[in-house]
Amino acid sequence: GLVKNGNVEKPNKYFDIKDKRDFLYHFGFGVDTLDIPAVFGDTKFVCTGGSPGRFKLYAEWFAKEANIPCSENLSRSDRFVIYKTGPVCWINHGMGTPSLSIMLVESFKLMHHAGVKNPTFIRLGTSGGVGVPPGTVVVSTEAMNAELGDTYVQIIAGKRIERPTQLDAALREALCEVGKEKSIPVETGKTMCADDFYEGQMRLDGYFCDYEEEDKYAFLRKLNALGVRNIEMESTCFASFTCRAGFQSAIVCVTLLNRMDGDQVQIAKEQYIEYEERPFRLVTAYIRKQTGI
Ligand code: DUR
Repeated sequence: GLVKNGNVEKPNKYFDIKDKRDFLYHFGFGVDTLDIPAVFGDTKFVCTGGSPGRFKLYAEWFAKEANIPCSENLSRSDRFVIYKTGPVCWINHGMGTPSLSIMLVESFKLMHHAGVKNPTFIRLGTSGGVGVPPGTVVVSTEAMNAELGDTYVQIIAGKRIERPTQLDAALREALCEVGKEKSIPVETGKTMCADDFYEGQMRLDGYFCDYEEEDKYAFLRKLNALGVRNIEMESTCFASFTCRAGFQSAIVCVTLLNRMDGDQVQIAKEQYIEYEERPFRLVTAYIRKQTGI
């Protein structure tokens, strides 16, 4: 079934009865073991992305820049890390939509328990560029699934459920403005969400490959003509979940390579760090403008 309208959904009807003792399994703490409103109650932004190391670094950079303290890792599980710097939470989500979906559900519950009303969620990620130079920061207009549709497909009780993947236009435009001010190369366009890194992205450097080089280029050209500027593995789920919860959200991914030129991600460490810094610089300049910190 296709869920056509993007109406905000109320939290789970079983939630209020059961949340008295709710435990956030993949964060390793719960209502009984942490004073969640005291620790997370002032959250305004949740910044997320794949790697735990990068998110520790982002939190430390932000604390230093804003001259505020950085928390210790607040997660009590080794699945995800959680850092807090004033009104900004930094939580990694691992790779792919299954991992991301677990992290998002638990962070939505976290915000609910903390009494935070309208958090903004921003994904700061890495991606493969489709016809854009490496280092370009793509602020997504829409997320496209692996079948090239504009929905997030969930299989629930053996049935396909498709939900819209809208993203906030005002937030996207504000982020692009900041990009201009900071001279960061920013593009807007669709983001394709693949279900794996190799065959699902038509790479020629996987272990398996039963298509030809020309099929890869034909596919990438087709994506480019459809308005796709980058490929990653989380955008449909991220857009759909935040939209369903009614939270403003954006996806800001740097491209590590142009897939028209190759498949291997093989860039020098200093270059990689500089690329990783771009989504951070863009998003944190926006956050500091909004919060005045
Ligand atoms: N990613 C891709 N494709 C790329 C580069 C980055 O999917 O070409 C993203 C998504 C995933 C992780 O989380 O980074 C895989 O390296």
